[in-house]
Amino acid sequence: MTSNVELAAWVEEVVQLTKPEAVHWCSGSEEENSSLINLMENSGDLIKLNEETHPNCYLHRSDPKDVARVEHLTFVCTKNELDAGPNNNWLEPSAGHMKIDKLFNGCMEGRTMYVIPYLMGPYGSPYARAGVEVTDSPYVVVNMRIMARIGLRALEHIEKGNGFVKGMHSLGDLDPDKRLIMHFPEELSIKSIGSGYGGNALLGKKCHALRIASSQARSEGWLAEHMLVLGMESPTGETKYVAAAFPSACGKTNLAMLVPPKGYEGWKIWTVGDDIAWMHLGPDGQLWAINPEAGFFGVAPGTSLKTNPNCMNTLGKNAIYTNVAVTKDMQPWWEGIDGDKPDSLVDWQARPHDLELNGPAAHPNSRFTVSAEQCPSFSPKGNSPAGVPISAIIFGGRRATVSPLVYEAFDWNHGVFTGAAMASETTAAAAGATGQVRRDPMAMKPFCGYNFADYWQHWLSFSQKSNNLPKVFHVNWFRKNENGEFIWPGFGENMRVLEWILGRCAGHSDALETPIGFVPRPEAINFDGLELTRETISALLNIDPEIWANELCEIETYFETYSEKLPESLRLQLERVKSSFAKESVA
Ligand code: SAT
Ligand code: MN
Repeated sequence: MTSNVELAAWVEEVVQLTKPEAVHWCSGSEEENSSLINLMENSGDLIKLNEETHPNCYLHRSDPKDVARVEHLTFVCTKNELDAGPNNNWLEPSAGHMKIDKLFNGCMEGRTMYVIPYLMGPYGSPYARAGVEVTDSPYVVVNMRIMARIGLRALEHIEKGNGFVKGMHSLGDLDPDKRLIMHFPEELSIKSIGSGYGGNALLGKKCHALRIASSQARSEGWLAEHMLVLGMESPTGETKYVAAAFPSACGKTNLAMLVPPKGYEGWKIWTVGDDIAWMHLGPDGQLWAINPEAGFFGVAPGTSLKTNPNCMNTLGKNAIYTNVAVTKDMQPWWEGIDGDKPDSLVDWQARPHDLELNGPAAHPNSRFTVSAEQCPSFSPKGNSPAGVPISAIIFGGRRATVSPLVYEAFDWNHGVFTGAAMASETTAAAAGATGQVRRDPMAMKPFCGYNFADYWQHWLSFSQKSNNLPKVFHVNWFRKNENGEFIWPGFGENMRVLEWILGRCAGHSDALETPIGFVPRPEAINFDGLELTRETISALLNIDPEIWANELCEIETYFETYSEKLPESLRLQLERVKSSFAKESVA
């Protein structure tokens, strides 16, 4: 229980509505965790994996219709529709409450309600924020215990008088027609029902640390972003930090844990976070970032010793796997993992694996949940209360064409335009079609808790507050040739691009000014040992004016959906790019 009157009253209110059989306040202890795991092993919600190869690891198979975020069922409820913006589904708050409370009514009958106090951000950080999630899912409790700092210390933080976000979650009956994820940024509350899947159910993550926090960040003058944070240590021992925004399932975890390739002996990448960054202006005018999370909820398929050895070395113990396949001897398995495909596999729905009949063995959005501190590359500054100073911000999408491997924005405001103009092919992280290009500004399309036009204005406002802001870049690891093959090797080789980026920050990497920004001269990036042909290198760095003319039209059409709210500065940036293409074609 708690001495915080507001918290006690709210929990009582939730009890009255949802009518649980019992209420359990989570301490976050080891014993509590073991007993929940025990409970779930008995109910079949968790299956123990091979203790010898994967100590303390478990498999969870979710409902097959509950495997990803559901953007069409996710709402931002603000008094004024314009505050949610065309980028969000909107309901007026009282209508939202009424709609979702009907589903919550009595939904926990016969179940235990768990009360999870949690902290997003390192203990002792002035930037850390608290929340309390109530849920009827023990799977949510054990995952939240890895992903956030839960239990007594978080409760203490709240009881000291710090505010907290109220998050109400129930599995309901997992019926997709009775699934809703609602945010009330003006009330600092979240209500989610009908899904047990990560992004919909672990409320500290996308719901709190992005949707609610982005809205708080706007009014308080900071940034809550869908970004990994990494440190890059040079052979001289100096470490510079970068934050990078890519949409879900576009390689944030891989970049955050990168192992430098051959030729980069003496360099080291340190992982601060793989998904979310909260950034505040420091007294030095730099942006300082913390990772509000404590764990990784990463995509399993494609992860291997070749693509991400640090991740594989993180995953082997104390991990929860969701919707992966298993081998005969109960080891987790997914498409793209090392080694040959074993003969007999049980797929993510517990069927004997049959590719033709049932598709991939692991669900394309199957996940692992694991503590960040277990990662061999976890940064010594990963729990630093002050965070780390950011030298460069990188935006990136998954684009088969259009965007070159890397370019640098001319200045902060042009960088904001570059982020606002981002687009990417959709992935399995959200329900719906994959591989379709959509506008995904700053990789925040599914996560910005307010009108994007106000969000861009907020980003732009930083140029008035500091002249020591990070440089802004755009990358694209996913360019393809006419045969549909990727032309950039990616993964560890992305180090070469990071090196160019840090060189630009230090003022020495060479670049060519183009209408879209500074693009590296081919000799300015270290391509040694990659055996890329001259044609491939030029294709990687190419900016095709015709393709860009079309792209700029699409950006313009998209910007128009924000009508008069669109910041004038973004309109001007678009005009500037257009006119410099026009000048180039005359020249
Ligand atoms: O499921 S999550 O939303 O937490 C992961 C992601 O899609 O980025
Ligand atoms: Mn994400």
